[in-house]
Amino acid sequence: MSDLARKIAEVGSFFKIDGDFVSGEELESGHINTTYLASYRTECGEVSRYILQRINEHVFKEPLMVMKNIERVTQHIQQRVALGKEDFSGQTLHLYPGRDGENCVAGASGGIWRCYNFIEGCRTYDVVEDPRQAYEAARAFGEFQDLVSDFPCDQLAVTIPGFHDTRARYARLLEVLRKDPQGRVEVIQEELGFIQSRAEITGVLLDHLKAGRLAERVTHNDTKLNNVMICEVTGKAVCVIDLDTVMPGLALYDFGDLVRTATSPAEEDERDLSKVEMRMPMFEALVGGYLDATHNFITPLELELLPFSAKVIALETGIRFLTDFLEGDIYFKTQREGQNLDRCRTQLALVKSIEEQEEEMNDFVKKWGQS
Ligand code: ADP
Ligand code: GN1
Ligand code: MG
Repeated sequence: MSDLARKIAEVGSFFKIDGDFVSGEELESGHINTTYLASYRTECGEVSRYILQRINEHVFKEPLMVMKNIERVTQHIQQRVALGKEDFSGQTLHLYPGRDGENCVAGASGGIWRCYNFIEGCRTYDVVEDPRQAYEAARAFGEFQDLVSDFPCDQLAVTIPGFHDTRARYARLLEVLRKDPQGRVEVIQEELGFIQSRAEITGVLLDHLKAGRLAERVTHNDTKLNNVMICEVTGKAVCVIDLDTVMPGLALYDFGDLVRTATSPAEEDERDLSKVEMRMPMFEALVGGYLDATHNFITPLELELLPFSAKVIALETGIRFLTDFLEGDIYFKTQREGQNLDRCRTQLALVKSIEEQEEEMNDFVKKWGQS
């Protein structure tokens, strides 16, 4: 057995998992947690698979609060599904408890670990393949918002304060810029100029919220395309994953992040920026999927701001990648030098592409409002 497999088997032994450990491997697609896939053979010879995940404690300062949120939300969704609300295909995300019944365990060599069911027959995508997939992803996140729409916001802890406070993210960038801990300011002047000239849009959604024009809801807050499991056979979205950031937020954050991750044909760290583009057919499919699931509760102002939310979330994510580049890549996992700067550049290219098509995007959404 390799050292990695031995480590995974050890972590798995803390949880109430039936059967004998067969194999384990690391899944690399997220930027935050350490994720392992572990397989076990049960007494009757069947192989069952599980996700073992170490919570990133640099990002989540209160992992037990994160776990409580996830426990509450997954249980709520299971109840709604059990009460007859249609689920995509019978698979919902749930936690396997530790040997003493707790929702997570402390690892022998540190860290907080949790165990989820592995969503079978599915895969995630980093880059969207076609409008149908965009539709499915947006429907899944919209359906998620619908499933938690009756869950009281005040029962969820705010695990990362100001997570989508774009204005505060911008202020933080300026603060890190002044300190320039890695001596990297010289190389980011162009990106900085681009962001500074759009500073006024960072507060728009927050001002609507403060004025009571937008309502806070239970939202996912990390609706990347690769946080939804898509069935390998039917292409249908089966289950939304990565529930670490589920907390009170704006529906628009979730829609905006979908446009950011499910309209461009380029990878998030693509260096050839000519490949980065917000494509209208994908956007239209996202609007369709999202509204099919949320039309019962989405307000006219939310509808109107869907295109704007895409621009502001792409800008916010660009700001976050740039801040992390300046700080020395301490937040997002990186595999190579300069990757966070490349990620920032794709986000800013996306902002530009959205700006070029904003009128068309607004017209499309307006038509939905009239139909
Ligand atoms: P991160 O916060 O690091 O993004 P995720 O929870 O998104 O972590 O997990 C990383 C990857 O692991 C996902 O993109 C997905 O491919 C896979 N994964 C996570 N949870 C599951 C699950 N329950 N079933 C199947 N695959 C999963
Ligand atoms: C992170 O965990 P992951 O890879 O799904 C990040 C998101 C960013 C995204 C950028 C908790 O998402 O907020 O938008 O990277 N998650 C957290 O790709 O910060
Ligand atoms: Mg993820």
